[in-house]
Amino acid sequence: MPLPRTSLRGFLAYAKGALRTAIDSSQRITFVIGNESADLDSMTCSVLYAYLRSMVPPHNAFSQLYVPVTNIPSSDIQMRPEFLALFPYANIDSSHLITLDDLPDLSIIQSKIRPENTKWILVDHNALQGQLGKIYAHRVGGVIDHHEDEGEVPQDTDGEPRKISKSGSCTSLVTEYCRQAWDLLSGSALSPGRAYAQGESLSDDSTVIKLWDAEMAQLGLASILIDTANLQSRDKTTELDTWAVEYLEAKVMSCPKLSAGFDRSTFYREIDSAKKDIGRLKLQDILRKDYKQWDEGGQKLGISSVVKSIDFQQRKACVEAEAKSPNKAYLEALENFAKESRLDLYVVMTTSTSSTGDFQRELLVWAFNERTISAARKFATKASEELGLEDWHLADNTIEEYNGDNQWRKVWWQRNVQHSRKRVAPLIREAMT
Ligand SMILES: [Mn+2]
Repeated sequence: MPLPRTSLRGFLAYAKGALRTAIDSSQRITFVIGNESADLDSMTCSVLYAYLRSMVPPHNAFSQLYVPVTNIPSSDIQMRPEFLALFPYANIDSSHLITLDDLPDLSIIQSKIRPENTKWILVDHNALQGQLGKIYAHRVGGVIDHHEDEGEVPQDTDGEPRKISKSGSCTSLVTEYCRQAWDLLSGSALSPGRAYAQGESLSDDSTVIKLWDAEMAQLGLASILIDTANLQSRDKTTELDTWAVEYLEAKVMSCPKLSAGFDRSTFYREIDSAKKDIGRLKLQDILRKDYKQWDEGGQKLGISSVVKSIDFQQRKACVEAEAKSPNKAYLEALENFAKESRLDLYVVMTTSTSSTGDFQRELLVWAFNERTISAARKFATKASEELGLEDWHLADNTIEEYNGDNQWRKVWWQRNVQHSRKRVAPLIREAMT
């Protein structure tokens, strides 16, 4: 039985409650979960997919409800100002998102949610990492992703997608996959038995449906626009992204309540500047905000992706530590982060805009033992040309290459700026094996 059509707000509230009931009474649950960095793309992919599939399920759905999980504790939502800027457009707030806090504690989750009662659909990643992965990886039964295929999801996903292909935003792939379901929903009336309030009639249904569609469409649009720089990034934008933006924008524009006030570029600028507005976050939170971690042959790799330059982070570290040397304060902060996460290899990738307006990337690699030192050096040699690595320094600021007490550290400009963590992470992981 499909779920009756409702708003995103109504759906998330319902799903949260139904999840609790399902856990308490050992019912089957289908989770739709994004990656551990929990960026905008991961969040909107899981929400869009779960919403549309719950209302237009495949004939052999594992459970009636698809529950979208944002792969972070609820408190971490506050570290994502772009989420907070976007929520009003979808008529929801932080409390509506379903996060790790809505699942039983990871140390006891296995006894509360038995693996055989679950099915996991991965969006915006294709290997379930961390503690959840240890327990539930063998229950993954579908994927839509735009990262390199790690070969972990079975080929036969029976009724659910196994779609891994290139696109600027994974949300474009989800939009494409769910298009028929969505069009079906947009075209059908609300549930036939629905009781109408006084003064309300059947014709009001279409106004309501258009508003709900537009709210969902804005949610999806935000991710695609952020991931493709408003379709202006030549390296990232694919034809599918352009199609998806047109498709979603049309849904916004056919909603009389929202169309007049909607301008795509203004919308993009608002979400984008919110994303970069991380000045009031602590440096440790900035490093944690867009962070991914892997276990590679018993060695732990962590990569932070930061939307501010190293120079900015150094000044921030200096102020926070009330220190004299920005450089020293920064390195101490990085070392603390790496120690707390028990990393053997820590990488920081930055994006920023130069004083002349150019998009630029920096790459910092810090190895903490013999094995990762040799892996890091191997990576630096092998990937140098592809990534366009160039020794880093500013006019009055350098971080010297460091080699001593079982550590190695180096910083570069990454001149081939088209390569994000999506490419850099596989290169480093390859060097670690
Ligand atoms: Mn993505």
